Amino acid sequence: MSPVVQKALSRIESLGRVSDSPSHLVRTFLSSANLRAARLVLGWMEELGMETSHAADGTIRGVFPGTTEETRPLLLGSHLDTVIDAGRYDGALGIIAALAALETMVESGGAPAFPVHVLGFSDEEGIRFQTTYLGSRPLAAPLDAASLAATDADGITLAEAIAREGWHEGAVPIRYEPGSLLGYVELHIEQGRVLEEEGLAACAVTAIAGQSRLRVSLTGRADHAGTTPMPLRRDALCGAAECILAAESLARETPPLVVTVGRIEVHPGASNSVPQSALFTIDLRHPDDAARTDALTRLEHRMRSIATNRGLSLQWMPVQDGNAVVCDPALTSRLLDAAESVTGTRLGLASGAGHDAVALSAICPVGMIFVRCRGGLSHHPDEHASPEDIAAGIGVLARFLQSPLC
Ligand code: HGY
Ligand code: MN
Ligand code: MN
Repeated sequence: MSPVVQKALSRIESLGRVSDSPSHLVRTFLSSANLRAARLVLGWMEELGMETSHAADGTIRGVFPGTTEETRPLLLGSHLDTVIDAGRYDGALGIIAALAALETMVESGGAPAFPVHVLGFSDEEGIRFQTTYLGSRPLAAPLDAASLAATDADGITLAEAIAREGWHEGAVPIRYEPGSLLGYVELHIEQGRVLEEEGLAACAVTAIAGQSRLRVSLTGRADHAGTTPMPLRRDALCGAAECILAAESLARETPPLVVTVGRIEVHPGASNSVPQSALFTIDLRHPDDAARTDALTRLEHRMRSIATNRGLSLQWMPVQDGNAVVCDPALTSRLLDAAESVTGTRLGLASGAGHDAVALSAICPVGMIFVRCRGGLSHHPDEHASPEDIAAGIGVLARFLQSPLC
């Protein structure tokens, strides 16, 4: 294991200890841990001699100069934030591997022919506001009004959070014009099982599934748990339960559609009161955009008829829609070359998970590298990529940086 890879492995451990909770790993938009993580990684960028900067939302950037007259940078990186009770690799590995790949080149006396900018995005998971790509979308354009109006569990809007909690001191907008970049390449754990089944350490990514995120609220009537006969109830939680099972059966009926309800809030939340209202999230994904929007329409129809039959009112509140993205064939071909030189195999996989590459695809060609993760487990504290596979991923990225992109 090279000293560069050893350092990358210890950095994964260090970053994995930066959390907003003493009991599990969690870093969310503008949380204190997320800003501490940003500062920690900025220090690593400066150790590599990079010129660093940060945006008010906590996104960070390190700039490594090229060695030719090519001025268009290649962007590398991933996200600093995590889900709740997260693994140490989702996001973090992409940033740390980018720095390690650059350092690998420098250690062997090389340097990229083009400028390389490494980004640590403040928020990709969207845990606080149920939105996604909050750190990477501003590289292309200012966040839209609907996103800025999104509220967190305390009713704080995204705009208020940035104004009140933003890292404003010394902040600069990190923005790129379309056509001004060679591309964006992100290394990420696969978060699936295919590489493990294929016995491969790493591969390229061909496409990223589209996703729809929304909230549904059902409202009935609070009642006494002991004195209200079942036929007279308008129980919002039972209605939500039937809706959630309808979502699950729709997804089971129409693979590869996947639908997840990850969060539900019930009011009044008393064990001896019939629930008056239930608010739950929906995360719906499909590799094909038309199939995704068709599934959304069918699901809304099913849920509305469940609500009507139960005497409940239903609010269907879209939060964010993101179309599927095809990775750039030219970049992907270079990534396949690099992956083949390290693993001996050319494999391209589609991603069911979303990545910041989706947001960057608005302004430049994008490509991704997947690194095998144990059992495909992710969004879980036992998420794990082996040192050997991380070394292979860094090797693929370092090899890719030597390819003639310009
Ligand atoms: O939800 C996702 O696909 C990613 O982990 N943000
Ligand atoms: Mn994730
Ligand atoms: Mn991720």
